[in-house]
Amino acid sequence: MTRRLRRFALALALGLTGIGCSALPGIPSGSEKSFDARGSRSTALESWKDEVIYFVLLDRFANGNRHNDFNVQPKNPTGYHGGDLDGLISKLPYLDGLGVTTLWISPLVDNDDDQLAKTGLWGFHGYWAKDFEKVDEHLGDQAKVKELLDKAHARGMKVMLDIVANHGGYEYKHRDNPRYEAWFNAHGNISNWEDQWWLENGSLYGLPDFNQANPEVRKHMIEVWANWAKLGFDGFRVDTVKHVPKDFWADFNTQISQRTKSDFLLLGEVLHGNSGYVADYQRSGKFHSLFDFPLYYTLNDVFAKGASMRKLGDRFAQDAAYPDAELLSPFLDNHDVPRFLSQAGGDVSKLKLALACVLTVRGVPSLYYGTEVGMTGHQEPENRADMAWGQNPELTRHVQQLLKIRKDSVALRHGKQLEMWQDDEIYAYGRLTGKDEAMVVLNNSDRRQVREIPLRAESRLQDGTRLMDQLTGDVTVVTQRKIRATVPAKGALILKP
Ligand code: ABC
Repeated sequence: MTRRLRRFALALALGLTGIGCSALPGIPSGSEKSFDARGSRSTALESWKDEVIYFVLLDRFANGNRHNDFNVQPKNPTGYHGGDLDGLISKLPYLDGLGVTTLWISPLVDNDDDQLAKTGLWGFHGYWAKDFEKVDEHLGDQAKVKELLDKAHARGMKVMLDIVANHGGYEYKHRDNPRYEAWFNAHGNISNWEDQWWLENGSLYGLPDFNQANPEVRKHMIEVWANWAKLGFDGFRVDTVKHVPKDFWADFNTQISQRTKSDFLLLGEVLHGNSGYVADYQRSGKFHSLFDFPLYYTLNDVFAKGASMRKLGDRFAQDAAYPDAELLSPFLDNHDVPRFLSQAGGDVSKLKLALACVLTVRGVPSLYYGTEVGMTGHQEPENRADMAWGQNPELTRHVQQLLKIRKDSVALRHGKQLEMWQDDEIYAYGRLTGKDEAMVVLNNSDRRQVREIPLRAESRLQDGTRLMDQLTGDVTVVTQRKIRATVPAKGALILKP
């Protein structure tokens, strides 16, 4: 059975237990096929353009098993809160119903336990590995990981694991063992954040920094993570990429790709605002995909802070820097940065507009848990609070609607993105495949705006074609190879023939 058929059968069998919606989530809209913008034969990774990633910080999402609540302190913002794999498994119907298709889960490995005494912080986020080869006792065990993978896969959902190769945790098991001294760099903390040598050889916030030039370290990292991949993961979210030399990544990514299925995705975190800087990790570092941090900064400037929409045009013009900008992952926020809604002063209309953008531009979008219920939080740990289930059903329906629109349009997932209009208030783009088209018009102003927007020369639309806004059902007709777009304040049109 194909993945789509499987989802269809499952959706029927389950009676769609997800959040309330009129349309059936997970049901195919027609006989859509994956193909790239040039109409050539799909490669395995192209199918990732069908995905929407949802990041689950496991400890903060859902507590499904009280027996593993060791040292749980729900009122301590930097303590463990009890979320676990059982909790995530119990929420799969919700996530499937929301319309996200890939889960990115925070690191699963055994984490530091003793940080409360030392720093007042606990490794609830998973990035402070004590032992890379064990599952953290707060989350479950290997059988539970397998259960998550099986149950997600049965719904046609993918699962990506968050992995770290830059450092161990403060209590990493080999840290003070003389036998392993050569595994670590010993230069102290990164002292110059503008200097690549320091980024790669210094320690990040005091975490024991691996020396990837040591062949033993290299081998260990590749073995450990290849073994995790074997459990059945569909990809890795790779942490701290800019803190490790590119030649290590080229080797690591090549070897992991050789040992995994052809569409196993390697998606790196390069926390940097410059497109050229980030792009080189796709080129020389051989990452298939990277989080689109440069676009993240632009989306925040424009939609949260009200900067000119022309900044979007400037940003997308930088796509040429990447070997493949269409596989980048655009996003509005994550666990390291302020939640978008806080940046936007709590204005949900700004978030809705930004979501309409991030879910219709090129790439494989990522959503941070809780965005769909309007969670806020300026900095950690407030931006990592417990999932606020059901807090804003209207916003959740908006996200669900956008995800359904994306799913029902080959153009929005696979189409080449072509700019159609830019001024300070309006930005418009088409998404075109050989056979399908969609157009998006975004209004960042506080007033209704009207524009006559010419079609691109590449468009096959004829005069007289009726275009329906997928958000409201309103229709506009192509006239003299132009569309007349009337866009509400802080609103979006998503037009399809
Ligand atoms: C926390 C606190 C620290 C505290 C420490 C003990 O605990 O934030 O202040 O001292 C994990 C935890 C964190 C924890 C860290 C360190 O570990 O989640 O709570 O910090 O113990 C990844 C993960 C992240 C994870 C780690 C470590 C890495 O997503 O959750 O953190 O496994 C840097 C890294 C980036 C990393 C991030 C936390 O730190 O590059 O990989 N994320 C500048 C720097 C960036 C830097 C960023 C934030 O600040 O250039 O390298 O990220 O510190 C733009 C520029 C950017 C610039 C931004 C601010 O402005 O283009 O370069 O980023 O314009």
